[in-house]
Amino acid sequence: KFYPTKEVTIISAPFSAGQGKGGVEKGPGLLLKHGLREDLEALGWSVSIKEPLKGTGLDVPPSELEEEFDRSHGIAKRPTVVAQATERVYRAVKEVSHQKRLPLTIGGDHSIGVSTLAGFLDANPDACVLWIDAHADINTPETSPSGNIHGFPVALAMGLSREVWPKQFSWLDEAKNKLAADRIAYIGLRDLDPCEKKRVRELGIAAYSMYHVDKYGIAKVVEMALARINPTGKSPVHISYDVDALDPLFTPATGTPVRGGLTFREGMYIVEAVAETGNLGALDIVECNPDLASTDVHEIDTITAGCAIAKSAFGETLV
Ligand code: HAR
Ligand code: MN
Ligand code: MN
Ligand code: MN
Repeated sequence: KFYPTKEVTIISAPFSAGQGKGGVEKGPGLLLKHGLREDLEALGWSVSIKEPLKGTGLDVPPSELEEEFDRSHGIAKRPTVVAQATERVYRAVKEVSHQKRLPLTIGGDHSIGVSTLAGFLDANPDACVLWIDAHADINTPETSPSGNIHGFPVALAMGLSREVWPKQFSWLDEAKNKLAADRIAYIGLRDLDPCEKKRVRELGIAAYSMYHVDKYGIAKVVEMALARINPTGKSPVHISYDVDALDPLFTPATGTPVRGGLTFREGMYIVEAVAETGNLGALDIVECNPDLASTDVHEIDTITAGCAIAKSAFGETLV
C-alpha cells in the first residue's frame, strides 16, 4: 500500500477564475458540508485540511476578480490571478506529498490540475496520472478557443509550448518534474478541440474516449490505461477527476456538461479499480458548480457524486 498509515490532507481550492462562470468556488465548502471529511474518517483515514487560498481574496467568482487578457500569443484569461492561485495550491500539494500524506484536492475549476500534477510529481517522479474528463485540458494560449485556463493544466504540467505561457506561470519552472506523455491516460473524453486532438495524437497519449468505453467496457479500459502508464504496476496513481466526465444526468451542476458521459457506476468503477491496487497516490475532484443547478436535486446529485468519487477511491465500495 502506498499510504500504510492512512493519512490524507484535504486541500481546499475554492477557485473559479480558470473559467468564466461564478459558483465553482463554492464546491469545496459544499463537499465538506456533505460530509466528505467524516466519510474518509469512517473509512479509517486520519484527515487534516489545508486552505491555501484562505485570506488571499482569490476565492471569489471571476466577476469579482480583475479582468485581464494575455494576448501575446493567442489568448489566456486572468493569467495573474490564475497563476497566483495555482502556485499556492501547488505549494500545498507539494508539501503534503513530501510528508507522505495523500493530497485530496477539491475544486474549484480544473486550472488547479497544474498545481496537483506538478506538486505530486515533485515528490513522486515516477507517478502516473488518470485524467478523468470529457475534455483533454491540453490547450495552450495559441490553441485555446476560449482563453480559459482550466483548459490548460495538462499542457502546463507537461511543459508544452513553454514559450507561449503567460509570464506569470514562471513559478512552474521550479517544479522538479514535468509530466511525461507516456505517464498520463485519459478516460471519458468526448469534447476535444481540433488542436487538442492533434496534440494528443502526436504525443501518443493513451486516450480512451466514450467510444472506447462503449466498445470495450469500463473494466477493460481501466486495465488498458493502467498497463500503458504504469507497466510495472508499482507507481502511485494520481487521479484527476473532473465531474463532467460523468453524464450530466449524474453531475448536472458543472460548467461545461457534455451528453453521453460515463454512467454513475462506470465513474465509480474507475476509482475502485485503483483503490483495489492500493496505489492511489493523489486525487482531485473538480468542477462542481452549485450555481448552475436548475433544481436543488441537481445540486445535491452533483455534490454527492463528488463525495461518492472520493469514498469509492478510498475503498468504501470494496468489501
Ligand atoms: N476545450 C475547451 C477550452 O479549452 C473547453 C474545456 C473546458 N472545460 C472543462 N475542462 N471543464 O475539462 O476552452
Ligand atoms: Mn477538466
Ligand atoms: Mn471537463
Ligand atoms: Mn468544444
